[in-house]
Order: sequence, then C-alpha cells, then structure tokens
Amino acid sequence: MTQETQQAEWQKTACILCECNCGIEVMLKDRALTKIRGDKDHPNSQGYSCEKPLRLDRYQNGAHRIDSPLRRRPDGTFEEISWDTALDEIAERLAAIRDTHGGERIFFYGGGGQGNHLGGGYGRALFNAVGGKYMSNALAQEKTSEAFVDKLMYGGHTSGDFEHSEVAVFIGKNPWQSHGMARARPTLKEIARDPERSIIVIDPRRSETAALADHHLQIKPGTDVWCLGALDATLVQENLIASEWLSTHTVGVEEVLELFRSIDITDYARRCGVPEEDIRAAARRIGRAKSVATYEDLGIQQSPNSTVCSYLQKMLWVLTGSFAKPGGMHMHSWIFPLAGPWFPIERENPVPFFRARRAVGLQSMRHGAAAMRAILSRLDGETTSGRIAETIARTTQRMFFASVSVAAADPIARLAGNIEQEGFTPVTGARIIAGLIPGNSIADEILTDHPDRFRAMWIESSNPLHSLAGSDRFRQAMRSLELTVVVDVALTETAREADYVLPAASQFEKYEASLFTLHFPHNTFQMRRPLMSPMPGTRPEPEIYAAVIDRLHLVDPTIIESLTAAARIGRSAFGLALFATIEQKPELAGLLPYVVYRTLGATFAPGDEAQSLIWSFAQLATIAQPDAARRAGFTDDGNGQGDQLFEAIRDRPEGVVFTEDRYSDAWNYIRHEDKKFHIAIPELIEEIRLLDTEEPCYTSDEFPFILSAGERRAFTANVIIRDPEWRRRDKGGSLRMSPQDAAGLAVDDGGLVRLTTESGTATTTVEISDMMQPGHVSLPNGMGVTYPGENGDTVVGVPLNTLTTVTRRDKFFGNPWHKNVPVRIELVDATATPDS
Ligand SMILES: Nc1nc2c(c(=O)[nH]1)N[C@H]1C(S)=C(S)[C@@H](COP(=O)(O)OP(=O)(O)OC[C@H]3O[C@@H](n4cnc5c(=O)[nH]c(N)nc54)[C@H](O)[C@@H]3O)O[C@H]1N2
Ligand SMILES: Nc1nc2c(c(=O)[nH]1)N[C@H]1C(S)=C(S)[C@@H](COP(=O)(O)OP(=O)(O)OC[C@H]3O[C@@H](n4cnc5c(=O)[nH]c(N)nc54)[C@H](O)[C@@H]3O)O[C@H]1N2
Ligand code: SF4
Ligand SMILES: [Mo]
Repeated sequence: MTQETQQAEWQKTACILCECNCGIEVMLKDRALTKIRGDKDHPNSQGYSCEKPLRLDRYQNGAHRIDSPLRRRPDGTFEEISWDTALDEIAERLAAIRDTHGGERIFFYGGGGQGNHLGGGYGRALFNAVGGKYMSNALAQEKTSEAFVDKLMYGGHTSGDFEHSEVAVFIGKNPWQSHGMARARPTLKEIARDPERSIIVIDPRRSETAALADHHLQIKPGTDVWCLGALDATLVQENLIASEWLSTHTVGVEEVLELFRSIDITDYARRCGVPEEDIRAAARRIGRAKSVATYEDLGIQQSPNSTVCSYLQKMLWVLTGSFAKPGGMHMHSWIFPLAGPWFPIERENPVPFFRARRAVGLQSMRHGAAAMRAILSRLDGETTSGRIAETIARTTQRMFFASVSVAAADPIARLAGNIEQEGFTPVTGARIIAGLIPGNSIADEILTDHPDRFRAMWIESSNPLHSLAGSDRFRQAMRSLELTVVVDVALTETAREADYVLPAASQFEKYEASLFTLHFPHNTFQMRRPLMSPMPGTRPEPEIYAAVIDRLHLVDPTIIESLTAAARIGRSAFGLALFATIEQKPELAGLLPYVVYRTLGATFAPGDEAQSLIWSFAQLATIAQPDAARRAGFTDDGNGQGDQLFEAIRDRPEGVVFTEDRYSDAWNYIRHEDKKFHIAIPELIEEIRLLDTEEPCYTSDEFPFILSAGERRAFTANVIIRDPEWRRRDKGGSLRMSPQDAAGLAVDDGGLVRLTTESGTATTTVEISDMMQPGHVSLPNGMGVTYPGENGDTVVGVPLNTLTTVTRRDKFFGNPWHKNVPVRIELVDATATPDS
C-alpha cells in the first residue's frame, strides 16, 4: 500500500469521551478503528487529543454491544424480539398510557452523552408526540444550579477565554484530566510558564491542575462557600473592584457590596481551612489582572451550597468587570441551545418596513400554506415549472425572511428545546430549571401513590441507575412503572431493569453531532458522517424515533407527501412550505425533527436522512445569529444563509466555524432588555447571610472521612467505555488516600479497605497519594459496571451511587453531593478480593 492510499483512508470524526469533542482522524480495518490521531483541521482542537480516544475501538467493538431488541419476561429475564414487534408494542403502550393518564406522565431521561445529541434532537419529537411535559438528563445533577444563577444574572451560558486570560481560576475543576476547554493541557502549561499570568485553584486535593497553580487554596472539602465569600469580600474590602464598570453595567450593586463589606474574612478563612493571607493574595492577584476567567465544575456543583457557590464564583469576574474582553468571560452563540431558551439576537441593520413585512408575511404563510402545498406537490424540480417555483420561493424569502423568520422559528425552537417547562415537579414540588427536573427527585416522583406520578419512562443514551444518587431507589422506581424503554448500545445497569431495550447503532455507525457549541468568539460545530453501516440488528436513534412516531399516526400523510415534493423542487420551496405549514398548523412545531426527517430527509441519499435536523439547526442558528454567521462567511440572505451554512457543514467533515463574534458582541447575548447584569439575587444573598453563622462539619464519629465519589482520571470517561481493559493504568480504580490516613488505618499501597456510607458498602484497593489531605479520600467515576467476559459478567471498581443517597443535596436545585459523602473506612483482611 502506498503512503498516499494509506493517507487517503484517514476519516474525520470526533472523540466522544468528553464535551470537548476534539476532532480525530481514524483508520479503519473492516469495522475496527485501528489507528486514531488528533485532526489538525478541526477548527477547535487543532490536532490536540488526550490519551483517552486512542483505544476507542473498545467502545465501537466491545463485547457490551447488543444487537437485538429485548423484551422483559415476567421472571425478569429478556427475550429477543423483532424490531417490528418491539416498535408496535412500544407505540401501542405509550399511546395507552397517554390516553389513560395523560402524556405528561411519560417521563423522558437522557437524549445524549458526551458526543451524541443528534438522536436526542429527534427524541424531542417523540416527547412532543406523546404530549410529554417533563424531562431530565445528567445536566440536572450538575449544571442546573449554575444555570439558575446565569439565568437571573444575565440570562445565558458563559465560558472563559482561557487561551488569553491573565488569571485563570478553577473552582472544583481539574481541567488537566477533565478538560472542558479546548487544548486544555497546552493551554494550562502556557499559563503556568508565563510569569505575567497565573492559575488559581480551589480544591481540597492537590490535583494535577493545582500542582501547576500559582495559588492553590486547599480548602477542607465542602467549604467553598466560605473560601469564595472571603475572596469576594477581599476584593470589595481592599477596593480591588471595577467600580465604574459596575455602575455602568450592573443593577443591584449596592446590595451586593454591602453583603461583602459585612463578611469577616478572618473567620471565613478559618472555616474553609485556608490561611487568610493566601486568600488575600489570590484576591489581590485577581484584582490587579487585566482579565480573569473562571471555571466551576463538579467540585462545587456536587458539594454543599452549590447554588450559592456558583453565585460567589461568578462574582470574582463580575466584581472585576472581566466580561466581553480578551481573556475574560463571555456569553456565546449556539448552533442550538443544549438547555434553556433559544435566543435570537437583534439584527445589526434594521429591516426596512419590518412590521409591515412581518404582518403580510405571516398572514400569507398562515392562509396560503395549504394552497402552496397543493401547487408544489404537482410540480417537479427537474422541469421548468419546478425551477420557476423555486425562483419564486427564493424571491419571496428574500423579501420576507428577515422579518418573519424569528416569529416563525420561535415556537418551533421553544418546543424543540422544551423550555416552556419551568416551575415545579408534579409530586414533590422540586424546582425545574432549564426544562430539567432535578435528578435527585426522579425516584420520588415515581415511588408514591400520588395521582400525578410518572407512569412511564423513556431513557436514551444515559445510564441513570448507575449515574444518579441512590441506585437501589432508582431501580425500585423503574420496576414500579407501567412501561420503561431504554435505547442504548449496551445492556447497561439501567437497561437491565427496563421492559424494552432497543439496541442503538454506535456513534461511528450513524450521523452524529454534539451541541456542546460553547465557544467564543469563534464558535464551532461538526457533523460527523457514519464511518460504517450500523451493526446488523441495531438502528440509529433518528430512525427509531421516526418509526415510533409513524405508529402514533399524528401527521396527515398528505402533508408529508406535499412537503417531500416541495423538497424535491428546491430548498427555498421546501423552507417556505415548511414554515408556512407550521404557521398554519402550530401543533406540528414540536414534531419538526420528525417532519423534516420524513420529508427533506427523504430527498437525501438513502442513509443520509438524519442530516435533515442539521439543516434545521443551520436555519435556526442563522436566524438567531445572522450577523455573527455572516462574519463567519455565510453572507447569503433569506433562507439562503442557513442553506449556505448547511452546505458548509456537509462539505467540511472536520467541522466549521459557524459564528464569528467580536469581543464586544458578548453584550448582545445578555437576555435582559437593559443589557445589564442583575447581580443582586435576594434568595441567595439571604442564604449567604444564614451561612455566615454556620460551622461546616460533614463528618461524624460514625463516618469520620469525606469521600469524593467521582474523580475524573486519565482513564475514566463516564460510562461510555465499559471494557475495563480500555484503561492503561489504575484498572481497578483505587481509592486515593493521604499518607497520614493510610498510616492511621495501617493500610499499605494496594491494600484493601471497606467503605461504609449511610446507604451502602464497597471494597476497594487503596492508592496512597500526596494529592489527598488527611480526612479526604477519592474514588474515580465511570467504574463498577458489568462487562461480559469469557466466564460471565465481571464488575471492576466501585459503582459509586450504591454509596450515595438522594437526600444529601442542594437546597435549591437538588444537586447531589457526590463530592461530599461521609464514610467509614476499615481495613479488610488481605485474603479478601475487591468487589462492589
Ligand atoms: N477524564 C475524564 N474527563 C471527563 C469526564 C470523565 O469521566 N473522565 N467526564 C466529563 C464530565 S461529564 C464532567 S461533568 C467533567 C467534570 O470535570 P471536573 O469537575 O473537573 O472533574 P472531577 O474530577 O469530578 O472534580 C473536579 C475536582 O473537584 C475536586 N473537589 C472535590 N471536593 C471538592 C470540594 O469540596 N470543593 C472543591 N472546590 N473541589 C472539590 C476534586 O478533588 C477534583 O479535583 O469532566 C468531563 N471530562
Ligand atoms: N457518584 C457520582 N455520580 C455521578 C458523577 C460523579 O462524579 N459521581 N458524575 C455525574 C455526571 S457529571 C454525569 S455527566 C453523569 C453521566 O452519567 P450518564 O448521563 O448516565 O451518562 P454516561 O455514563 O455517559 O452514559 C452514556 C450512555 O450512553 C450509551 N451510549 C453510548 N453511545 C451511544 C449511542 O450512540 N446511542 C445510545 N442510545 N447510547 C449510547 C452508553 O452505553 C452509556 O450507557 O454521571 C453523574 N453521576
Ligand atoms: S477525551 Fe476530551 S479532551 Fe480527550 S481527546 Fe476526547 S474530547 Fe478531547
Ligand atoms: Mo457531567
């Protein structure tokens, strides 16, 4: 084989193991991923990758793959059934539950992991098809508390420009291992090397990132609220704040300054266990920096006081005015928001006669939709009349698109994003944020005789029985439902409790995309093509969802036929007919993914149907961010801009920059009409005043240690790869423990200990580590799952959530305290073996 032909075989895709989704190139032999390297062409990762994807074949071809739909027998075992039987029965049972109890009693969980959100996008159509109202996913046990603070302060998601920041602050975040920012390791090394720049880390553990830091505030576990409060208070009391910026750009500043003036820094420092001078030094470093970017993650999001901590950490860059400038914090565009509302940015150049055009445009769409479909369905794109129709559609779009598109797209985007659903859960009254119910409330919404309890659950691309606190309770909840369906590539812990399991094609066997488009000022999106056909017996999620919705008979077939005909004529004719149809029949808005799949998708090459939702994303992204998309090179007008973006996404398998902003554009993304930060959040300020007198103590005589249950290490990737042999190091996932504690327990490196918490026990090996402080121990995430082997199933490592409970959680949004589990540790007889 020549060098050229070998080169030609590299195929572009992305890593699916964390939300960075670095571009990778893979070499295939038959169906195996034999060689993998970072893709230099990827606009975000630029050739970077860490050690984790090198053996992605363990995901693609592991023994965990399932290849037949399964139905649960009364005795709990599974039988293989055909796809048709599975889909017929599932559709029938969903419809029956909807008719008896109402569609809102059918609960949806998941819809995507670290790299696969396209299927979940189609899943929203099924959610709307059955009349669903409640959903959740992993974000609701980590990011919802932060999302609440974001929402009230400025309304959107922020990310930091760490490539340029003078000071980078990581709070309960270890980007060396967990990444979360582009090219994390080179970026961290660059900051660490540069004498003009600094890293500040708040972490009870000397993590790899903390080891690189100029200031490591090594708090006692769970005490961030006092450390962050003391940092903010130092900024205010030593007058290190951006006073002018605050008075121009914020509302509520006096109340906030008053709060921080009243904080006793010495006492707060004592409570978090960090020398006062170290806190003051870190605050001064922040105060004198030209730019500060912060990153909070699980260390606070899954610890006591997480909502308050989010607020206090954001104050570090708010008080210093580090927003909308190089190296600072920003709000950013989306290809489509992962959670929370779709947000169209106002156009830079006003459209002449905007109101009149909008009124005429929307009225004509409403009243002309049926006639338009009738005409278009009689034409053929190949003939003159078809070409004329496309030209007319194109001209019409030029005239009206800019004034009608937002109004027409908004209801679709709202339903596709489920952001209508805010408020409280039906049984326990838990707070819903960003449309997601707290993970910790799910079992309680089911295990009750309340008439509004959930009756069925649809789970896709997630393993909540393993990943939510209190595994046993979740298992009980699943078994008490009338119907549970799991769509996964593996027979997961969750799937084992389901009534039906549907085997999905892998992420390398179908179209995929992730919605982690979190970058600023250049935001990127990548559509991944299938590298091979689906493994026999499996199906891509878009096909599964379409097949179930077909069976619910919700959409008049003549609409599908006429829209398909319009798509055959051209993209403008299709866009016009589709938007007009939804204006006329708003009940179809929530089914959009299904409708485009069955219409536009039908005009693509066989196997390419799933691209149709990407077309919709491209349209919605350019409608929402027309100027930023124009600056990224998509300069056409009308619906042509979205089509141009769609074609670029199709042509560039390495991914595209879909929006290009200027730093000052970050202001446009603020959702408050006054474009200001609303920084006084009364219920959080009140909570901080309460904490002012609290003495932190999370241990007891019975449980004298704090366990952080879920540390990200070199070879953990949630539960995406189940094969324990994937790990090069730390195969069993040891408990990290300080030398002092190991001496106290008389345990050696590699020795066995038994952990006992309020809710469970586990046996594990010990790794004596200088990273840990006395009293704090840490276990990796992503372990303790079953994997089929020659001698039956094996389980390696501790399934963490047998040790956690749903009751230890955030007061506001229910975040589980996975990082703060009181535990007792006992030495185990060396002849025993580690188990779960
Ligand atoms: N290698 C790898 N990378 C991943 C993942 C993976 O599974 N493996 N998962 C991805 C996902 S889903 C996520 S959400 C991110 C999470 O990314 P991170 O949040 O960075 O990961 P963790 O290691 O869980 O927690 C970060 C740090 O919190 C610290 N910590 C523990 N208790 C406390 C405390 O009380 N206060 C503070 N301030 N810190 C504390 C821990 O010592 C740890 O260093 O990682 C992503 N990246
Ligand atoms: N104790 C403790 N618990 C935790 C954490 C912790 O640190 N400690 N971390 C929490 C965090 S931050 C997160 S994000 C969650 C993650 O927990 P989950 O949301 O449960 O996500 P994953 O473990 O990533 O599971 C992804 C699932 O998708 C499946 N899958 C992979 N590819 C495909 C596909 O193409 N189609 C389908 N249908 N399925 C596919 C995999 O087999 C796997 O079952 O865990 C949380 N739970
Ligand atoms: S695990 Fe994350 S950082 Fe590592 S290559 Fe994959 S996407 Fe990139
Ligand atoms: Mo996560």
